[in-house]
Amino acid sequence: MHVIKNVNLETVCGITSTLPENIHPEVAFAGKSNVGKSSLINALMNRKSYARTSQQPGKTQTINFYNINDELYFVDLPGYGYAKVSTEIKAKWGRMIENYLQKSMQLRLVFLLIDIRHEPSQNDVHMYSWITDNGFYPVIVATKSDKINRSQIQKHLKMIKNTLHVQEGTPIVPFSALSKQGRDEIWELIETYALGEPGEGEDKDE
Ligand SMILES: Nc1nc2c(ncn2[C@@H]2O[C@H](COP(=O)(O)OP(=O)(O)OP(=O)(O)O)[C@@H](O)[C@H]2O)c(=O)[nH]1
Ligand SMILES: [Mg+2]
Repeated sequence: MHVIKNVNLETVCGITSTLPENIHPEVAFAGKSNVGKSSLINALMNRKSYARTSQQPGKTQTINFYNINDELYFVDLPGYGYAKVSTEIKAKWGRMIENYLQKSMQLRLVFLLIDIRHEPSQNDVHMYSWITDNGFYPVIVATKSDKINRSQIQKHLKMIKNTLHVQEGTPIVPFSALSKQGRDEIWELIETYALGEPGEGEDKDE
């Protein structure tokens, strides 16, 4: 686990906002509404509820930039695919996400979150191609791993990989915000691919 000295929700971008010109590397979290993006960000920041989470899907309707230790940013992207918003709003969120992927100068790594229980949707497949088409390194996080039996995890990971047609070598990490399964591995990926450090788990435990 990376040592967290301070976290700050520094920039919140709506549909018409200009993206910030950050000087530190950015790591983005994408995935459908309610998949657990804000919960993962809280777990990585070691905070209970700094990033807002809810029972109510569609909560994060902005792009939120969390400054971590003045060292890097976590970028919480709006969740897509929430059935109850209009087609027009869905299209706007899509454009926001795509615009961010195309324009960010500091984006190093994109986590695509998929609920471990379900087969990825068409939206998830599109998101995966947006990530790779824009030249980013994708990591799949299979969220809510506490909701299935441990013996079923490998089978579900395989199903997710197959449906997304992931490229050879794409990491896929089962994660639970409850048990924190996968948290250290995700931090190691961030250290290696966004911070350029060898992620050998050399940091002190909390
Ligand atoms: N059991 C379990 N529940 C989780 C986990 N991660 C998230 N949840 C729950 O799922 C719901 C949605 O989590 P969020 O983190 O708000 O999801 P989100 O992707 O940020 O959602 P939007 O902001 O709407 O796009 C909340 O009720 C969380 O408590 C997990 O690992 N295990
Ligand atoms: Mg959220």
